[in-house]
Amino acid sequence: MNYEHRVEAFVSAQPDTEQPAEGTYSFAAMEARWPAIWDELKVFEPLDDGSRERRYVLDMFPYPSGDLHMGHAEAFAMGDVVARYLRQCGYDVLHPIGWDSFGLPAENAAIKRDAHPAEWTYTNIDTQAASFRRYAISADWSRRLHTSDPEYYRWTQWLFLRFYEKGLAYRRNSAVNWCPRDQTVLANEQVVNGACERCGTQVTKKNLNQWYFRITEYADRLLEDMDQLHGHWPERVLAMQRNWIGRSEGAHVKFDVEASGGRGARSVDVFTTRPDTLYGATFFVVAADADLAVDIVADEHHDDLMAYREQIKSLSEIERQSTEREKTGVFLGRYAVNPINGEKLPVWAADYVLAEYGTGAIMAVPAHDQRDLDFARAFNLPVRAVLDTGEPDPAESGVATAGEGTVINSGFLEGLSKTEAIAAASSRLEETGAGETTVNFRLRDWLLSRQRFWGTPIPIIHCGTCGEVPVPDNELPVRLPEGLRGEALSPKGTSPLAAAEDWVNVPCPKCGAPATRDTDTMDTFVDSSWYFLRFASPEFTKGPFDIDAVNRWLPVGQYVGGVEHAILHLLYSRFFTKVLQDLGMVDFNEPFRALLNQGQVLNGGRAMSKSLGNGVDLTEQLDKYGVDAVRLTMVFASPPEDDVDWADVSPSASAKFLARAWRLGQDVTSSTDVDRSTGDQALRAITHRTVADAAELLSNNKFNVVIAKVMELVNATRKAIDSGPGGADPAVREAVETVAIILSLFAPYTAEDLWAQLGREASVAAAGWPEVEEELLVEETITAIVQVQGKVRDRLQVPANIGEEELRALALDSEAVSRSLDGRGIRTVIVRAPKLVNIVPS
Ligand code: ANZ
Ligand code: ZN
Repeated sequence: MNYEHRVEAFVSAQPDTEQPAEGTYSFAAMEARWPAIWDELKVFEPLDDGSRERRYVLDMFPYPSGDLHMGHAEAFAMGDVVARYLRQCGYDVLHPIGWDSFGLPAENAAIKRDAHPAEWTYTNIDTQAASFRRYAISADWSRRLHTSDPEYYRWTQWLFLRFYEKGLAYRRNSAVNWCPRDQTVLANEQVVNGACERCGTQVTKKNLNQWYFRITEYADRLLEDMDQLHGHWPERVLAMQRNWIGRSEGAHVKFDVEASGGRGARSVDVFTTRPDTLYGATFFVVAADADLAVDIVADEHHDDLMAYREQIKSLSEIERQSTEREKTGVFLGRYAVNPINGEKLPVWAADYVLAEYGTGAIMAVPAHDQRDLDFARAFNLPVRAVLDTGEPDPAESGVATAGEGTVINSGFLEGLSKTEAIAAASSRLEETGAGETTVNFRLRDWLLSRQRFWGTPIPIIHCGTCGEVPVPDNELPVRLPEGLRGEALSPKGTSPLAAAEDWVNVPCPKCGAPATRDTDTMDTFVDSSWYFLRFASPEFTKGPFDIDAVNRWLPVGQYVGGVEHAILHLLYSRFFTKVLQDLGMVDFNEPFRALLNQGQVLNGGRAMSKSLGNGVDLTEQLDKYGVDAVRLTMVFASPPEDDVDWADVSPSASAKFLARAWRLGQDVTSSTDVDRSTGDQALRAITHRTVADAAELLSNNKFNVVIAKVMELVNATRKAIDSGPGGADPAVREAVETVAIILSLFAPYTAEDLWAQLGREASVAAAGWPEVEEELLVEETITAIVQVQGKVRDRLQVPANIGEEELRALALDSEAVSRSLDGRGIRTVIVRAPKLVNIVPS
């Protein structure tokens, strides 16, 4: 049943027996009333005095692209459930909010409107902040930060300089990904299927002097420390990080390339993960775009190579490595000698070998590597199987075999298993000096410089004599130059900052000679790699953060955000944390203890988009149904990780349910200090069971099921009022207070108003999670009938809410059943929990 049917069924199954209400449920009135009171009570500011255990709940901070949208509404509703629940449990909760406010969209908008990026940015932030307040995020507004504030980016620069001093930030010339439309370089991570992640333009290569962070130095630790995250982060995110880091064990093997074609002899290393296949190498390939190819090509093939390089220039790494594409390449007129058997292999250049991975050269083993096999077939090169895997011969089938097997056609490796042969070949290579075992990573250093305006300026000055000179700490921040706006920011291939001559030309801090500032700005991922630390002490002026405050609050206990950040932001933040640990600034090595990826909000099965015209405006929804109904709908629609399809949900049904819950408050006539234990025991049992189940479900992020449980409790309470012990019963008060407390996680306005109706003081957000009386949890049982071939053979006392699996197991376990089966097998078991099991013997 989809959401709409579920809620409608729930609402319509309950005849609206309530008398016309005294006051009526008005979300607008509640939204007008409560925020000021919450502010005054400072309910959401942590005490930070050590009187309670601390918990840090963080939503990935938003980019101020306009007003909040449906995606924000979902993500922040989820994060708020966690923060509000922990607060109810008595923790001191840090739940801050800020903005990731540097970045290209602001700059593009400024160019279009002849404005300054700051105007667009801060206007949008104000709009979003107002919407967040209305949306009743339980955030500590006193900690708000924006990465584009000089008070923030001063410390981004300061951190950059600490990385620089450790050799972890460096500049080098290389061929980089270049987006011709945005006129800026892109990190590998920002190239998606060969196109710019932002604007979709085909990315090209350009030779530029760029700044990098040496994240590769942390590759091993980024991998190993993931052990701590298992069970707390989604496995698919961990898998994506692992693939991105791409650790592979193998060997470097030295091949001698013989002199010929006007070139002298030299040696070239290859990287292989399969030294067991050395006897199966039938040719040798170097990356066509690597300098190595030009260095070794025989004179008479030089022109062919150059023409080929021109042809492959604009291809992305992914296209180059795709097994789908037809293989291309050129023969280089040289031969490489296989060190294991002295065989001469023709040397080719091709685009499927990448210049930037391993050594940029490979030994090709077509029988056991599909790309090599495709290449061999395209150019009629020999194929020799060296591992018998029991599969058809690759030379005939066209399918390379990669599994386990026994080594064949391989001299001293003959007869060994794959693993044994890898070890034996590796030690032979080491003995003869022809190779050594090694580890390779797919991860590349992080290219962090951008030729755009709206970012953190890189705090380096270039001096003709002294070279790169860091801006002294006491001169930070290096502020963005003033006076640049509109057209002056448009992309020209160099940074717009270069046009601000007064800003660029400065004396060298070391020798005083005329020098120039670096005109690049940092990738905004640098800003967001440490903001979670700043939140511990956002006003701190003596450093990026107060070390004690950070060590009190962090690591973040629960991080909430979209899976689109599975690689970049999370990897970079993990890297920063490890560097800061090495700098002695934090005493932990992983920033986010647990991660929750919420799904997307769709409409009609597709992501909302302008071009599809299926966008849903959040403000309209809020105006129509109220904040609480929208929040409740978001959370109730599905488990948090799943997508929510706005076409399948019913905020109006949510609103009806909330009104119904709220009206319970009008029928409670007992006083606030009534002894709840004297109330109706049947209702009490339901209330306490709800609290116990909700706690269990909340700790497993099953927020949607908690809402279903509250609906049932509302139901039972209404019945108790109308046709049971009545509104004066203390158990009714207990039930309705419980409804208010649990609802405070999802529908803060309704819950607060309900609480007030009950004569309790604000805020329900600080009421405390209800205590469960264990004696009340004894389960209701029911008699289940077990039949064999339609005849009743046993009766079982089972919990009324038993699941199919458990009931099936109990039935099959029955003595009476095995007696009546009398050795016969079982064809099928029909289970109708909780009442009936029918076993059909074979
Ligand atoms: C011989 C061989 C035989 C290989 C075989 C594989 C299977 P991973 O696991 O991703 O690290 N390789 C090495 N450098 C390369 C480059 N720059 N561009 C493209 N391919 C490259 O992959 C390592 C394997 O990928 C290496 O092991 C090499 O091919 C290839 F049956 O060597 B192998
Ligand atoms: Zn100097």
